[in-house]
Amino acid sequence: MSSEKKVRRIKSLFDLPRDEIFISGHGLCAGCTAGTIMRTLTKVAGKDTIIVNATGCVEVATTRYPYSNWLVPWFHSAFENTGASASGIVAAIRAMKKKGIIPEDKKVKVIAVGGDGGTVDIGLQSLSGMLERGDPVMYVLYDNEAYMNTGIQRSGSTPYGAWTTTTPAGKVWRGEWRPKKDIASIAAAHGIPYVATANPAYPSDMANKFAKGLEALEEGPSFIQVLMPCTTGWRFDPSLGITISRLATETGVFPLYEIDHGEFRVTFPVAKRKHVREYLKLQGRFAHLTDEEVEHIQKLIDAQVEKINKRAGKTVIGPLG
Ligand SMILES: Cc1ncc(C[n+]2csc(CCOP(=O)(O)OP(=O)(O)O)c2C)c(N)n1
Ligand code: SF4
Ligand SMILES: [Mg+2]
Repeated sequence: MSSEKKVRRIKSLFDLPRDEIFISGHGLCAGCTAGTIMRTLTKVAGKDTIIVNATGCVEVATTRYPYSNWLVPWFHSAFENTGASASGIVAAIRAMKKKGIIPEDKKVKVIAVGGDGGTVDIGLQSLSGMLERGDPVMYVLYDNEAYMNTGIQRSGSTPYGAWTTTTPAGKVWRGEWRPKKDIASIAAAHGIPYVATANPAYPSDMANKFAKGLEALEEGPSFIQVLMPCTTGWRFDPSLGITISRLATETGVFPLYEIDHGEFRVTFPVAKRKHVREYLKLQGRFAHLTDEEVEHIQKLIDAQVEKINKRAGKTVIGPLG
């Protein structure tokens, strides 16, 4: 059953509650898009929520002892066991209901939050176990495409051509030489009820995906991969986070789609794609690339778009305009 029918659509951010659950005063860099994502996520989820947070920028910058920016229960987990920690919390809630400690009909949403390093690399086995068991947890990956908190090391999610401190750019090395791992497809391969990609430049689309992912918990786990431009690691002016995020979708670099009970749907069709150059040129991590290298990346994106259109069964992301 598609969750489309059950979830009330969020048309604009005005449809979200005014109450803040992820509050100000955090230590994220100025212009970090993680704050926008967490604020929207918690507004959609509401008060009866438990956050399980892997180590990373979001965790470190929002829970500086003795302060916290979360007005809901929040649990720190290591990289390796975020999925298992979330599963344990679900089991504890079940046991507490059985013992009558909390009412049987009380709905508690368990949300795991992890960066790309903690999700696509180090915590992958734990995430896979959680998805395989069918535990009702929504896993939100904020994907800033490197291990940012420890100084911009590459992860399996770092895109081709990007400079990081462990994929330097010089005469021999030209930045990352491996393709970005397709974690959304890996999650979907577990046959879970709901998988989506999201982008903070499209906040109502992102909010609806959070809402659908939470609704899906009645049947099993959900997984949302949110692109998260990082001013420090991607090397752009702090005012440009949302512009760059939007360009990622407009160029076909980060298509927005959902897989709802196996049904694939692009949620933001692009009639005419912008050249990938428009996306790359605003970011210092790609500043070393020659015109030929940019054209090579364009070809990789063209191939990715072709795959998406094939999956959708029609042209949902158009040619270069
Ligand atoms: C097993 C393990 N290795 C290394 C670290 C050190 N460490 C803390 S945060 C971090 C980077 C996390 O990267 P990511 O998950 O992408 O989140 P981001 O910092 O980018 O938000 C690392 C390597 C750790 N905490 N645990
Ligand atoms: S390093 Fe990047 S992800 Fe971390 S707080 Fe700064 S902008 Fe955000
Ligand atoms: Mg990261």
